[in-house]
Amino acid sequence: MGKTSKTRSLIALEEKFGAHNYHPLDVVIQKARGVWVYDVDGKKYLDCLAAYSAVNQGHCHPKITEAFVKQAKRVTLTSRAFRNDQLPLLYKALHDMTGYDMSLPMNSGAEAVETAVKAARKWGYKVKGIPENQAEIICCSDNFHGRTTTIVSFSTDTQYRDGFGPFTPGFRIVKYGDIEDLRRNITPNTAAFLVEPIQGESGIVVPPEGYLREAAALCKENNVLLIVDEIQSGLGRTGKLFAFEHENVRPDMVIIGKALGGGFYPVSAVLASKEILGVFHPGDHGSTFGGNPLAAAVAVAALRVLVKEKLIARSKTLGQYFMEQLRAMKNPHIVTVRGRGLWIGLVLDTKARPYCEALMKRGVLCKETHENVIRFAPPLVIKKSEVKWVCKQIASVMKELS
Ligand code: IF1
Repeated sequence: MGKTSKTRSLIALEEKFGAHNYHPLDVVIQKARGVWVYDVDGKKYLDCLAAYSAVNQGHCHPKITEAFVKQAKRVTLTSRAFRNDQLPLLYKALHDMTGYDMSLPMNSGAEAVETAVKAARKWGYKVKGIPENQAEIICCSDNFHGRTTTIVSFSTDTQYRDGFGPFTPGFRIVKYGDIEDLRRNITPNTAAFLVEPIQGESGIVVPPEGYLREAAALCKENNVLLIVDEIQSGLGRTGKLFAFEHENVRPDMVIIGKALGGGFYPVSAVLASKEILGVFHPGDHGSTFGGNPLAAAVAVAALRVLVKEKLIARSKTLGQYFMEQLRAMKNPHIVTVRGRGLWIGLVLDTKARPYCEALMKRGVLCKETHENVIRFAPPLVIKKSEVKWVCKQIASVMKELS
């Protein structure tokens, strides 16, 4: 299928004037509603990536659009030098929904991870009594927490680090899913354990049953903070508000982002107790845009949509249905199907990219991860009939390429 001249010329502009830090599929999206996106030629696709879970509520959700436009016409940015009338409502909404005492708003996920790292270190010194500059944070192999210089300092992916040193010290890596490795690496200077409840970038890797529960207990025993990165797994993606709920744990700090902005605006936050976030005093940390009134209004609307439309329960039931359909596909190239809720990894014994390209031709957009995994994470507003249709396309492509 040839590209139209409009598509070609836009891609040419992008390649010529933009940094080449991505290799996107060659679909140029112009418009989107709900689960559907439309390219510049009017061709329609079902979005099975949902901007890496940032549009759990569906593209351009009317309620979030309304809140966005309304707030954009009133006031968008005050900086935190002044107060605004929207941020308190976001704080209250987050507290009511999650039970955490307080939150600290930032913009991107990476900034919220940095915030959690800073909070954990400061807590380590001021509350736990770790000697100055000795605090350690334990992270997992194959983690993904963002791309700042400090965050790539604890990445185990060569590409994410290559050429970006020198790195920030103070991090230790343990094997994801291996509770004994965590136990071995905790020292009196450990301030925190930072973990994804399910690893997204690594290929929708679900840790062994009980891992998070045992990690939480270990942390408690050793006065180590458990920090859970729910940036991608949170806000309904796995069929619970937070993925850690599957194991009935209560992390000390929770990091959220992506869908908190409903796909409209970068909004992230760290949730924790008063004792932990209380380590920050005026001037210790901040951001020009963090907690701005537009972000706050959008986030409140985005959270309301999750609740009002019962998207979390929807993720659970439709995720189960989706996974059953995939498991029923008998194909020699399918190694396994894994995931939780509407967050599914189809693991192949071969490169996943050609499958994603073939799916795109059939009107399904998804993205490979780690060479051989196709991830499916549609907006949570997807209908059962649409899941069924996607599965039909997957089955056809599996046959076609075998
Ligand atoms: C990209 C991956 C997904 C995240 C978790 C923090 C962040 C992310 C668990 C940082 C971000 C994004 C970043 C995006 C692609 C995407 C991604 F493949 F890179 F790993 F989703 F799987 N914690 N994940 O998943 O949040 O600063 O980006 O707002 O292109 O880098 P951010």
